[in-house]
Amino acid sequence: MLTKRIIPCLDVKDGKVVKGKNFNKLEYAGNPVELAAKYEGQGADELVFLDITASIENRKTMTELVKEVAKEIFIPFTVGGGISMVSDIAKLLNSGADKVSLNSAAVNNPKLITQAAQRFGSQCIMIGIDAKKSEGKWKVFTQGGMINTGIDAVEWAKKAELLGAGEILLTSIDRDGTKNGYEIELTKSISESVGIPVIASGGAKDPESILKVLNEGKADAALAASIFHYNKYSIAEVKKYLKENAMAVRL
Ligand code: 0VR
Repeated sequence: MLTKRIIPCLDVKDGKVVKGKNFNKLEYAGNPVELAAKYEGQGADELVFLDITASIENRKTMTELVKEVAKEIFIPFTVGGGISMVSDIAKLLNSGADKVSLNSAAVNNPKLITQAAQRFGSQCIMIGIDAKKSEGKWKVFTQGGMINTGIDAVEWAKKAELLGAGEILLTSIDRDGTKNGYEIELTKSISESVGIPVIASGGAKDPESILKVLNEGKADAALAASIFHYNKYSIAEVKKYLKENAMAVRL
């Protein structure tokens, strides 16, 4: 079995790490480079930086942040948030990011996935899918959870893979920041529908909830923000628990 990855997520607004609940009520959670170094030291396998600032001019701030992180951090890291053009991707990868996450722009312009995969390789093109239950079905939301596209989340994941995506970052908006556990049923149905890695995101509560989404949810990796930013658990504690429960992790 491939080792499962533990991936802290740093939601960045105007250059600072924030944390919210259901994509709202954002609170300051720390300095991005300091937190990144803390997580690398605790044994994080990868990091995700998500620029959740609404403004376009924030691209420059994120590029500067990527250069700073690339100097200090040696585990792979992904950058997402507002990326809409191949030139954005080139700038971020050339600044030191290992992967980018495309979300709203990929939904609005699916051929961007193929263009990006052909130019940079599928391995660095992650597709972020923010899903929310609507009339009993999982629907894809864009623009930071504001727009219900009406697209079925499982169907979109399958289409994204066909278009060239290398990985899926699946976030349950309902679970985001709640520490109520991951959305197992949704994660499982997407993991069973695609042949590319699926990162579960949204709702991490404790090591047991992470074991559950890796086992029952069949996720290849677990992303978490709240439990790490607020020092509820260290990554080392999570990995120790996973290893004690027969989960293959990199210690
Ligand atoms: P936890 O539930 O705290 O582990 O959160 C994991 C994950 O859902 C969040 O780090 C992140 O994906 C939330 N995303 C967005 C956002 C948060 C605020 C505003 C927008 C977005 O567009 O993804």
